[in-house]
Amino acid sequence: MVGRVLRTALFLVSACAIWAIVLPERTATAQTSRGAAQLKVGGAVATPLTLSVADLKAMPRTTLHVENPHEKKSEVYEGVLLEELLRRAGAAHGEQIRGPLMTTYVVAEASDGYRALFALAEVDSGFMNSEILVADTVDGSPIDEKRGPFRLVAPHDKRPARWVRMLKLITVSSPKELN
Ligand SMILES: Nc1nc2c(c(=O)[nH]1)N[C@H]1C(S)=C(S)[C@@H](COP(=O)(O)O)O[C@H]1N2
Ligand SMILES: [Mo]
Repeated sequence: MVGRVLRTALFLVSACAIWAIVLPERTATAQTSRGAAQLKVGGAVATPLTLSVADLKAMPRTTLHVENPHEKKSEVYEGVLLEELLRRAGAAHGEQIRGPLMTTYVVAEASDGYRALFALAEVDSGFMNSEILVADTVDGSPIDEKRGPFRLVAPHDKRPARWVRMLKLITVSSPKELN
């Protein structure tokens, strides 16, 4: 009887010890991949950017309270406005967006190859209040790997089809066919 209790106790202690070793390792791996994640802003911009989660944390932050049109629940996203990132990359903004720049567009691409397009004017708060956000937290937590670590949120779209999950690349272009 005593032997059985002892054996059970020993088993429990060793099981805990294994988890004490494995768990921090798993957490560290998750943090490493999140820390290494990069978002690139390029194409027709003066200063292409490569940004980490930490870089976004150091920029002016915006909080959005949204009704996720798909899941029909309210969510709070936090991150940096897409227009802020484009401005830092040297893209035209405000009154500069006129003439030929009215056909300039921004493509957001994810690591699964999914893409969505916005007109440059549409992203600019001098033109309209689209509040398009590059989010890195949802409801106060980092966005999980199926959706993050970066996710685009276009809160005024009626469907979330442009809420690009796993966002990795933002490219500014102009349609060649119009030159
Ligand atoms: N990377 C990526 N982002 C994506 C998609 C996708 O297939 N891949 N689907 C879009 C569509 S059509 C919808 S409805 C929403 C679903 O987002 P949810 O999983 O948060 O509901 O993600 C959008 N973003
Ligand atoms: Mo969708």
